[in-house]
Amino acid sequence: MNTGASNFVEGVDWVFKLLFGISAFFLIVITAMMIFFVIRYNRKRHPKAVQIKDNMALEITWITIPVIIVLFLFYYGFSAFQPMIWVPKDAMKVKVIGKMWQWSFEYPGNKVADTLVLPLNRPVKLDLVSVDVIHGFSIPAFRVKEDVVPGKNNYMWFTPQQTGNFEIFCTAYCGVRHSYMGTKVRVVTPRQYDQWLASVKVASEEPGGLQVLKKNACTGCHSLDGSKLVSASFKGLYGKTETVVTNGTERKVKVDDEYITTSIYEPDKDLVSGYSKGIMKSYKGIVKEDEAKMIIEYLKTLK
Ligand code: HEC
Ligand SMILES: [Cu+2]
Repeated sequence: MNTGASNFVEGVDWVFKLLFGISAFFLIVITAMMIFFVIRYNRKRHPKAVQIKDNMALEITWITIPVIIVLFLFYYGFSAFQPMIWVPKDAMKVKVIGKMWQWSFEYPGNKVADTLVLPLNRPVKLDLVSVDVIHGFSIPAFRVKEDVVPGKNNYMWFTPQQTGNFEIFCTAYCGVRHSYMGTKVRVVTPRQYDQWLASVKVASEEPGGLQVLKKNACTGCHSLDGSKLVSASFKGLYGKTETVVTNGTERKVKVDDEYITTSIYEPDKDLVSGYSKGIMKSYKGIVKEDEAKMIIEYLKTLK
């Protein structure tokens, strides 16, 4: 059986080593020849340069050898790539949604999670969709990477072969918070996977306000549990007294419906003290008024 964190590690690493080996070989040969020529054909030793023209043997050699090398690399490169596009029929499906600036993972039965959890040794097909700009989905430990393009249905598949946590990165620069698009894939035993899946809430069972927050990736910057992400947590926000800067003057406001509505539509108007403008964009035209109300109702419950 293959070793490595996924079934593609061996094939990809072999092609990489081959390419690296060939490059290293030529680096050494070319450098050695250069040094040799500099000494051998130095002007003191070889005062008069000779023009070499129409040397058939030489021309055939420098055409044939590179062509053979390139075909050889193509063969190995293609044979490592080909299995990546042929998805096994029994592969389990997970939908990966990329948005600025968060990944979410939709499992069958409308269950949504923000880390990717997968069972060991079971082929999985990831359908890659983007709701805004081009993102890139990459799991370096698995040697897989694919663009996530709005309006296009890209996919990838692999079989995880080791339990543990592996990094997921966005590899297409997608805006100011691009670097926050990191998350993890957690590979567990099939039993742990079943237990985990049973514990994931079905999206439609969650409070409406929470669905709105997740849909708009607010939770990428504001946590729900008191931990600090890019900005303050939503926990305990409603009703507290906040220090904000309005038109350059600091003032104290009570967090109520109106303040939250202003924060969503004109985030730079009442700027929370200590933050600079422009980190949070305005959600005018994105979060509808009734959705803003749902958010407010939900924030009230986060004591
Ligand atoms: C890119 C990160 C980011 C995203 C995404 C984001 N925010 Fe913010 N938010 C901030 C920052 C930074 C502040 C503090 C500066 C300010 O007031 O604009 C803030 C402030 C707020 C405040 C005031 C908080 C306080 O402590 O008084 C509210 C309410 C809020 N955001 C709601 C939302 C909602 C709702 C969404 C999604 C529709 C959202 N934010 C998306 C970064 C973000
Ligand atoms: Cu991205």
